[in-house]
Amino acid sequence: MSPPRKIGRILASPAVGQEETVQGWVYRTRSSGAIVYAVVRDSTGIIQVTVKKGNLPEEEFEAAKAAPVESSVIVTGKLFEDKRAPGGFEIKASGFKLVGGAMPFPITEYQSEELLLDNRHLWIRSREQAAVMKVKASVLEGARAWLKANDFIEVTPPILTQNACEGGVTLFKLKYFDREAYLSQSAQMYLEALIFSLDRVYSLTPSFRAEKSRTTRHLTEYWHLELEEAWTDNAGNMEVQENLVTAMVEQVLQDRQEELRLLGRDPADLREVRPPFKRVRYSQAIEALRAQGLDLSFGSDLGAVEERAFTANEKVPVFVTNFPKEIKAFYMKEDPEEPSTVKCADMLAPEGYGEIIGGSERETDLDKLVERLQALEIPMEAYQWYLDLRRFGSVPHSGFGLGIERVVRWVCRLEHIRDAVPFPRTVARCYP
Ligand code: NSS
Repeated sequence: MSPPRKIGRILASPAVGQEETVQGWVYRTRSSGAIVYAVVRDSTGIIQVTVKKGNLPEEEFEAAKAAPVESSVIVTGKLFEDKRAPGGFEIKASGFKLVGGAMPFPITEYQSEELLLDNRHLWIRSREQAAVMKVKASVLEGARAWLKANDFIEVTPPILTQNACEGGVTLFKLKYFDREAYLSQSAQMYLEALIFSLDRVYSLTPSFRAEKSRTTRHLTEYWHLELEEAWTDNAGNMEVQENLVTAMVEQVLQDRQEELRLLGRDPADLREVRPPFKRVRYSQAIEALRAQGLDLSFGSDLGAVEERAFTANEKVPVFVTNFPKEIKAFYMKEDPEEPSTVKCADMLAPEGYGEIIGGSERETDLDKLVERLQALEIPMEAYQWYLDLRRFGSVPHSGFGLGIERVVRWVCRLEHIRDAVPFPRTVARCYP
């Protein structure tokens, strides 16, 4: 028996007449008397296997004929061209070994969302899900490569914390022995501490938000890429953001065009993503949206509806800067040129996909920071360590958080963010 090869490899440089062995799962079968047409899938693609009675031991022909969808098989045979077969080639089987049988597969062609989500552990075998996961891997690879090339050091902040970085409303509380603790919403405060020894840092961690609302862009557990850099203002940080996002998209374009097409995303759309991204002040964004007929005023937050309206016709992400202080987090630096606003930027994905990054320059003035914490009635005990960072050699610094699934949703044109993660956690679901 020839050594097993991946289907993608075989189809990429087909050697007609050569014997091939494929290890995979039955994708579908169809039989007409003495011939079984089985399509076999592995992690790289699908290929047709034609199993003809008499060309292989009788029990193997019978196994092929009876093989249920998603049973695992090892197939051997010579490769032939066949224009009608998916990929244009087929294997004429001289061996068909059933490795693991299968019960009737609960997922068939037309299924409700709920059934698919209940069977997520099986649904992740689908070609669409596999494509999304591959794109996500490339998004992460592109990010890490860019970060390494630009001297950012990966660090490992805690997940159990006593700080509510993004406010109390979306905290998952838990009992930590005889105290209370939370699942981390953001590594930011720890990254701020780490810049004093490492200058430029980033982390990739799960973040948790007890989001009660059911939306197409909120998970309760998501992968958060966060970055913090010393000696940099908000403008410098925005350049890091646009270069990083471009590098992530470029990696996807380099590795995953086929997957993008399978998902209905034309790779050409993504080729337009290049810095500099457009920069719009919050006040201008409000004006533009009012001109579109939305009922907004200075101080209104930009939610899904507004973000969609604002970027529906964009091809490249857009920054919205200088939000009013009152609707942003306590740690953002007041803009001395417009003190009702803070030096911050949200990066909005194009085509209405919404916010993918939230970032800012950090407040370094101890008194202002204390004032903000008090105004928000945040209990100070848990923040003393954070305030120390302003007491011992404070420096101007900036950072941001990027939601990996938000990026994947945009890049893959997914209707719902839950398809950007294999086992989604939402208000409605923590199973499987
Ligand atoms: O709340 S953020 O806007 N900002 C922070 O957490 C900062 N402390 C990050 C930092 O500066 N280090 O969240 C950042 C990003 C946001 O732009 C989204 O892309 C993503 O995190 N995000 C989410 N993704 C999926 N689901 C939910 N619920 C979610 N919330 C935020």
